[in-house]
Amino acid sequence: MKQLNEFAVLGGPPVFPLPLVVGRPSMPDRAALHQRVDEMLDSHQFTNNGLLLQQFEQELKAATGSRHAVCVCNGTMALQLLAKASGLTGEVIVPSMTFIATAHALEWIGLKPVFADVDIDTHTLDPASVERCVTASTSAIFGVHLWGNPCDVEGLQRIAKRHNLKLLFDASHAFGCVHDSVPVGGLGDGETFSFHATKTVHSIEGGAVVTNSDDIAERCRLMHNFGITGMTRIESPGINAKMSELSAAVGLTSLKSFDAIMSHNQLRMNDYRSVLQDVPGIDLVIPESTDRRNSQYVVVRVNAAEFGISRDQLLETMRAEGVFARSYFSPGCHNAVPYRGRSTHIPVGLPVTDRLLTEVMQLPTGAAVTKDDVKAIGSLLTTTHRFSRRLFDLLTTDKQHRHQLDPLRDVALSMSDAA
Ligand code: T4K
Repeated sequence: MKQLNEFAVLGGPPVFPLPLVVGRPSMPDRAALHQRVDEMLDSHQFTNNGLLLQQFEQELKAATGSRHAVCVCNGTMALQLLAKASGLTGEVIVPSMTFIATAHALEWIGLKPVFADVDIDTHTLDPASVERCVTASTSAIFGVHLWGNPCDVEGLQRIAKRHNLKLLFDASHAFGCVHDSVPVGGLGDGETFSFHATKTVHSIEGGAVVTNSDDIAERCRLMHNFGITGMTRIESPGINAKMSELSAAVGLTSLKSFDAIMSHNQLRMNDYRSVLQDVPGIDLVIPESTDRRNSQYVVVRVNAAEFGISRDQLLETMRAEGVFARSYFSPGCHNAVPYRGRSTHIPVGLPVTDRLLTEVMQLPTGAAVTKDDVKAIGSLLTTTHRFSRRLFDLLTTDKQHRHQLDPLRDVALSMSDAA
């Protein structure tokens, strides 16, 4: 157990000399990957709907139980293709509590992202807030299954039906998750995945549109290859959003390890649950569900009043110790350019989003994180809480002063704090 003067933020040695991060890519099975890359080289087909891509799409369909999977070069492009293929116009209701790509992807193709508030427990779109955002220009609701928590699909479906809107989902965080026995990928009119290197299943860079709609799938397929059919026939405007064979090789190999990665993440989630239960003011965000979750993100809420220091002070303290926790997606899309301060993008209050954005924090997990690492993080949080009164004072004074502390005085203070 550290004493106050041993905290790395005050000049002591870090708990983790080799930092632990959120998002360390999982390693595909090298031998299997090498074999696929050799197949690709032997085939001379490096992109444009090669065999590896076709196989990856088949396996994605099987994994999600969906009729169609169209692989693309990244998750942002998947959002744009799905929006275009669904014929969206005007305003699209999205959460602000998401990675900026959700909003920017729409803005970039001339749609207007309109931010609705989220639910305090699931961090996904709150249907009541969504309802208040609907105008005559709204064409769709684009929910985000944040941290792998599926949206309130039924609540959003009712609004979509009432106002004749498309219902789409950004499922970048939710590969392998299930909602009311329906695998993510088969919800709403269409969903998108990101296979970025930091995701549970990844193709280094990549993404996919997954849908049960034959029309949407056909349009995505056409548009992701310049609108070309056959050798030369151009049937629509399009772009180059294709996934390469190399990415498909990584994606296929990563997909094979998905069950093992998810099991590992679930064990780490249980370890966190156990070490955090006695830390006041740190609450693990895991909404009740009997459905499968991928446990890709370990998300906690920091109650500053109970814990003793704020989320941001805790982040600073932990990073000094080599625990590179994150504060995704603070300060929120609605506070980013070009949306900030514009009532057309922010027609309703976002009190839950604003609160969560100051409280949530993501802790390291994934293949590189062991049970002992989680124990050490739990112990660090317990000690930080124990000395939080002194840490708060020190972290709110000029940083320069921290390294000039009299060690003997600090030992005395830490002993009195711990007593
Ligand atoms: N919608 C949502 C809800 C999303 O979360 C995202 C992407 C998208 C849409 C768009 O999908 P893409 O177009 O990106 O496919 C990451 C990713 O860049 C981004 O894909 C992801 N969401 C977002 C949540 O997180 P950062 O800022 O965390 O990445 P970075 O570079 O800080 O990496 C995290 C940690 O992982 C670092 O400490 C270093 C480590 N790392 C990272 C990479 C890439 C490695 O060790 N090796 C690596 O190759 O953004």
